[in-house]
Amino acid sequence: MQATNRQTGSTTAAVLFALAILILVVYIIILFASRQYAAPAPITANARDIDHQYHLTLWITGILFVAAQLALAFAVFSFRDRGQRARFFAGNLGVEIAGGTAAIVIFLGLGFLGRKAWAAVRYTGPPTGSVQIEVTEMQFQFVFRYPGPDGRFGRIDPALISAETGNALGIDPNSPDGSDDIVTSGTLAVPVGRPIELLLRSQDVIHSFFVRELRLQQDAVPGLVIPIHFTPDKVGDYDIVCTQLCGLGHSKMHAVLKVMSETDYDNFLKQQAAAQ
Ligand SMILES: [Cu+2]
Repeated sequence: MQATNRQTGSTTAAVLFALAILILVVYIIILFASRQYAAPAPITANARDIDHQYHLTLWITGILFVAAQLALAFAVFSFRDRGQRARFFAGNLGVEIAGGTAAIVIFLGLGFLGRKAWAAVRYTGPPTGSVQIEVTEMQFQFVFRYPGPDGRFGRIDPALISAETGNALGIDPNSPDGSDDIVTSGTLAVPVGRPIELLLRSQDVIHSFFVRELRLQQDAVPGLVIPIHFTPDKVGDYDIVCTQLCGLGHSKMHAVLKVMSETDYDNFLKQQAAAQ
């Protein structure tokens, strides 16, 4: 048995394996280049920064991936068993240190570069004059509250939450700021070109607020009010989904972000106020 191996070597296996690696690499390149799973176009400056960072990371890691796979295919083929005696390599400390250092520099460098786009919405408050809207998530819907003409949200009391009376948020009817609050569900209307600050809340379990075009995803946690902000610059309808597996109805938890002109926004608020 050993004598047969000595004669034929591992050429067939080495060629097939190297070929399989090449096919895999070409397939993955085509998959990414065809952009058939590309994200929808971003609608904020911050989302474009995040895309820029994402593409930079993808290019660098993609080039490294292709180079590493091609090196593997080359090694498998060129160091195949030709019947020669195996040789032992002790390794090369210099190469290992250089490789390790390069990996650390690339990882930390990309993390440092990406920090700016990520922190811009999380560690910096919204610009003054932002439109404040409260987003309350619950099994399994999104409820939005606008502060109304006075610009202030009315008091909320969990004891007043009642599906029968339609008071889904538990707004205190005696609270002076609450009488003009506008509550909608299913549609989050915002004016285009203005900074929007959302105050995320949850009534039951951990939910999440995610809009692909904003490149913004944030959990809503019971007991916390978590602010996020963005400035949309393109009119249109965009899906809002919950990205935390929050229960049986999770897959149906959905709303629409409607970015509209200032006039349409004012009309929307008037209509909703009349319907309250
Ligand atoms: Cu949810």
